[in-house]
Amino acid sequence: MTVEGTAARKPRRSSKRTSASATKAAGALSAEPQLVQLLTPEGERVQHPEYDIDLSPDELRGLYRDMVLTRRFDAEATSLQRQGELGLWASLLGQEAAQIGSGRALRDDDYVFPTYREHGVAWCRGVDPTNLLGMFRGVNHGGWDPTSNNFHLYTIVIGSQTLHATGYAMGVAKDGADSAVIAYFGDGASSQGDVAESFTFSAVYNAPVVFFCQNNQWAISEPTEKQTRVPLYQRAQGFGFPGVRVDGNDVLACLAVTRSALERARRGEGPTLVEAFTYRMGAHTTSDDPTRYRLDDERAAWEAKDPILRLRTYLEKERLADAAWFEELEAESESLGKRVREAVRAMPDPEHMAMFDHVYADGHALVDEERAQFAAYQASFADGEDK
Ligand SMILES: Cc1ncc(C[n+]2csc(CCOP(=O)(O)OP(=O)(O)O)c2C)c(N)n1
Ligand SMILES: [Mg+2]
Repeated sequence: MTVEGTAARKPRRSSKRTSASATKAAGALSAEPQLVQLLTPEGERVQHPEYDIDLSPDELRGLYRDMVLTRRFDAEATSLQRQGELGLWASLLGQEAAQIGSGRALRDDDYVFPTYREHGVAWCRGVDPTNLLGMFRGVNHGGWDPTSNNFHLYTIVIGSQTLHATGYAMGVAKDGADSAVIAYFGDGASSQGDVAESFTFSAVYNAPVVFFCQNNQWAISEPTEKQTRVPLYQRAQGFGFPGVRVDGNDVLACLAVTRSALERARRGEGPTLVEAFTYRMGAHTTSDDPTRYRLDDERAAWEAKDPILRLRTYLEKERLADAAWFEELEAESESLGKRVREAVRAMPDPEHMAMFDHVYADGHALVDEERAQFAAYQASFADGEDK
């Protein structure tokens, strides 16, 4: 994995040669994988023998609304960063179906361990979107109480949350509860040792956890073919649990597949790896420039598979929503954008010393030392002090 700002100088195409030889090397395991799909990019409803779902018109409209509002919130946050109101933003553009589908599969008592990009899942959990922005503005270390929505704080240390999720899920099993745990991570994270260790522990201890990998094709400037020689979902097999690849731009399929994996976990049958095959349509973060490592036609190809557009096509074709309904939603989106803007601009700057609070629940000697050093530094600016 490379670090932001050190991206390759020239954009390059995904190396077909590498993937072809990878396929050959891995033999039968990597025969062209089938995606679970229930709604095609053209908005056609299709059946799947193993996964199906029967949703009411209200539920279908609800999923559409969730995706539209999440995209609107995300666009607002990107703009706020460009205006200097946020230090950084990690956009989920293109990944709305993966997040809303999986997020709406969860029960209230399930527990979520997200990365830093799970704004759609946060929305499904009922975390107020404005609370997601404090950390990106640099005014707090998190912004919400994880226990009130069973939605853990955003985790930046790649892959580490899969271990937290596994440990938590082992605890759930020991408590005899029938709730499940879901860990989100990316294609790049799949190369981390933490993720492999999570797979081993969860399999051996039969932990009720779903590993939800959003394969958005890129880990900053590194393409997925640099992470694996087999399709990611096939990794699960070697650890002794099932893996499934789902069309990550199909909200219905993501809902059906995640629901099934959660139910399996609840029945005490252990973990499942879900690979949601999707695409990061924006930059890695607002500090990244994807034009330095990928070509516009790649993005254009994925735009044709847009998760929101295909559900809109379906809703319109089946006459499940009319023009007035879409207009109302547009107005709701605009007012969400306004609310987010106003809330961010009104966020008070914290006292400088507050950054040392809540790093550890019970304090820590190193943090105490850093606090004292910083206090001395601040005091050196006091009037009359000899500098
Ligand atoms: C342990 C660790 N190594 C490196 C980084 C720097 N880093 C931040 S995001 C990222 C790429 C992650 O890619 P992926 O897992 O595919 O998730 P995505 O950002 O695409 O959602 C890297 C290398 C980090 N945050 N933590
Ligand atoms: Mg990625």
